[in-house]
Order: sequence, then C-alpha cells, then structure tokens
Amino acid sequence: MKINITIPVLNEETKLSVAVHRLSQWVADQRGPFEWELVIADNGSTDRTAAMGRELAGSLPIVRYVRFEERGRGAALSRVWLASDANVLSYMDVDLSSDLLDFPALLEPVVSGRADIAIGSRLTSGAQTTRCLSREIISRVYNQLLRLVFQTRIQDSQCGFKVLSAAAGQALLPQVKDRGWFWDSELLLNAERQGWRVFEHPIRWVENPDSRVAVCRTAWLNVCGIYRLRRRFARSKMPSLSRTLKTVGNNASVGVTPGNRNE
Ligand SMILES: Nc1nc2c(ncn2[C@@H]2O[C@H](COP(=O)(O)OP(=O)(O)O)[C@@H](O)[C@H]2O)c(=O)[nH]1
Ligand SMILES: [Mg+2]
Repeated sequence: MKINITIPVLNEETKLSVAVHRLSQWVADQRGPFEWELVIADNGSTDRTAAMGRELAGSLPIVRYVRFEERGRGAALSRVWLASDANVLSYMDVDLSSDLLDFPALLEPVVSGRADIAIGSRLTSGAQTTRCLSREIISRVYNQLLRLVFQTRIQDSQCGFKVLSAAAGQALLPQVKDRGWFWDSELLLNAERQGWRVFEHPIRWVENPDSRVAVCRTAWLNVCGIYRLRRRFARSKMPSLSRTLKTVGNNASVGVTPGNRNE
C-alpha cells in the first residue's frame, strides 16, 4: 500500500523546508506496511521555492519535487495525482494549517476502504478553527451557497486537507475542469453526485495569514464555477442527490451510497 502526500506550492520559500522536514519526520514515526511518497508540486514559483524543492528532494529519500508550466493549484494536484502509482492520494497546504494529529483520521477510512474520499472540515461540529473573521464569513457563505445550489451535504468543500483512493482519483480527476481554487468543490460535488463515499471529519485548523488567495478574484471565479457546474448537472441524467444520499457514521460524516459512476 503506497500513500502519496502532495504539497502544492507557489512562492513558499519561507515555509517549504519546515513543512517538508516536519512531514518526513511524521512519516518516519508511522508504523504499518506503508510506502510513502511526498511530492512538492510547484507551478509558477519565482522565488527560491524551486531550488529548495530540488535540494529537499536530493536529501530526503521519500521527497520528490515536480514543476509544471500550467498554472493553478488544482492543475498541480490533478497532474501529480494522475501520474502517481500510489493507492491513496492526499494533499495538505504547505503552511500546515491543518493539524497533523488529524491526518490518521482522514487516512484510515480510505486506507481501510470504508470511504473513497476523506476531507478535513473546519465547519462541522467538533472542529477547532482559528482564522480571521472575514475568511470565516466568506467560507460559511460560500459553503451555504453550495448547499443551496447543489443540495450537497458536504459542509467544508474548500479545506486544504483531503485524502482520496486512487480509484476515485482516476475516475474523478479527468472530469474536473477547474484548474484553480474551485477544483476542490468541483471534485467533491462530482464525487457526491456519482455515488462515491465522502467522509467529512472535523479538524483543528490554525490559519496562517500569509495567503496566496486573491479573495475577490477567487470568489468571482468560484461563482462562475458554480454556474458552469450547475448547468452541466442540469443537462446530465444523474439521479437527484435526495435519492442517492445516505448518512453514515457519526454526525460529522457524509456518506453516499455507491451509485452510477459513469456520468
Ligand atoms: N502548485 C500551486 N500551489 C498553490 C498555488 N496557489 C496556492 N498554492 C498553494 O496552496 C496552498 C494553500 O494556499 P494558501 O495561500 O495558504 O491558501 P489559504 O490558506 O486558503 O489562504 C499553499 O500550499 C500554497 O502554496 C498555485 O497556483 N500552484
Ligand atoms: Mg494557508
């Protein structure tokens, strides 16, 4: 069983080394019959990120550095995951805003086959989220909008802490058209609609105020993404969510009965 951890990076020379060293130590501390790969996915950095990434890959055996010309965080994640031979795919932000103590709770359901996708959530009960008021409001409004438009039961689609089975990745990633920040939402909404089992788990999250997100532009692109996806779903012949959704596990989980995966 091979587990991929991808760290998407854009101009992260101040955070990259700390994150990669912490993560490789975390991996070294794990027990179990797992093989690990830690991939730094860079597309567009103009600072010392590339040099540092190569250096880290040279000194730590499980680390690889990859760079592409195509821009966008979603594009970087899709490319790395589609090329990976790992059985389990995961990613987290380089600032390690998500607490690594919660990582096993996301890995376990996917590794054991109980879920196809496990996502960290800052908005389900039990989550401990420290972030500024404006980001908190934007996140809540955005996720509420997704619930209204798509009747999704996912509460936090944009959290930078996700785990997927390779099967789910291979089936879903080619369908995701967005290459930027709406990528997460598009992936999850497709997954939910097509019957992949999504498990949402409350996590501890401490925001790092140094952000690559241009809030207004991202909000607008997300609205465009919602409009595009709504139209695509309306044209497709998938059964409505109300007929396929089933809650499994505890209150913080969302499960979908396996259904038609061939939209
Ligand atoms: N590969 C890649 N990574 C990106 C890009 N934009 C942001 N990231 C990474 O995505 C992660 C989350 O970004 P961050 O600015 O912390 O987002 P925030 O926490 O929502 O404010 C970080 O690891 C960033 O370096 C991009 O265009 N390409
Ligand atoms: Mg961040």
